[in-house]
Amino acid sequence: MRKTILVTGATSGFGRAIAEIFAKNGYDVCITGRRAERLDALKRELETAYGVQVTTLQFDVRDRTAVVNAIDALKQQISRIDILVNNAGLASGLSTIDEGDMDDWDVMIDTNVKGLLYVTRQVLPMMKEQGGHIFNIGSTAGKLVYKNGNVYCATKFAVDALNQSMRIDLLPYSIKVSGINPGMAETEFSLVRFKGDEQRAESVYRGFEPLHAEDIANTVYYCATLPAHVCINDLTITCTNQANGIYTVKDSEKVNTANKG
Ligand code: NDP
Ligand code: 8X3
Repeated sequence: MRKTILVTGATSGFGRAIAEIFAKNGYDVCITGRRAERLDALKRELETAYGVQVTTLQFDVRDRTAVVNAIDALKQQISRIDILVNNAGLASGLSTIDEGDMDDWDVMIDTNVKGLLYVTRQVLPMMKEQGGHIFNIGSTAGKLVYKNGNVYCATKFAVDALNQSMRIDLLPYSIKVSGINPGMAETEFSLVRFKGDEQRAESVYRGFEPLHAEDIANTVYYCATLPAHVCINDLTITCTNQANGIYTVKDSEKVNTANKG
């Protein structure tokens, strides 16, 4: 029997790449996001390329009723989920706490923390019987705070805490829980954070090679295909020019020529 993975936020970036690598390796895939046309296009692409079943679920993870309804509807079609990737998330704005926009704060907390909780709570009944694997996409921002990162960092620290808690709570069910904490990766993340300002978004990654979405997808796939008795609990992954959420060097600042792109 083919295994099934559910990936939240699969219309872009990490989520899209994760959906693709699992489809390529024969998994049926459930993809979620708010942008229906992107979900439909990805479904067509993956089904055509890999011959797997792709189910689309369009909902906003912040909307608790929508999450419940979407997963309830899924249960009519699919009885089990083997892997859940809690990936949907975002940063909105970058400013000091005294100048922060409270709407931005709500969006980040509601998406990155409450959305992750709603989806997990709904999916778990489809996983508890046979066991499974949950991936929570955290961040280097959830390991070390950086200037102006305040609320985004707080949401990713919360993801780190939930990752640890879930692992304890779900031990009796043979459900692995893995926190994947990427550093800077060029997806739509900065475009969203800076509200469509392409120049500002592009400048974040200027002068060095950031992570690619596929790097994270490959990492998740590796963790998901380890033997049943092995669980990667927590993994931080950055590009070679980044040490942590604060320290990054440009290629021009390097003293040798290694990895200069
Ligand atoms: P993208 O902006 O490329 O993708 C974000 C995905 O999340 C989209 O598919 C988007 O779908 C979905 N999403 C956002 N808000 C909602 C919502 N309210 N309801 C449903 N889906 C939503 O960014 P990334 O791929 O980079 O980000 C994925 C995750 O990785 C996030 O949790 C982010 O915090 C984290 N991360 C990113 C890093 C980076 O540097 N890029 C580094 C570390 C962590 P749609 O808009 O269609 O709803
Ligand atoms: C995304 C990485 O450094 O932009 O979580 O916060 S960073």
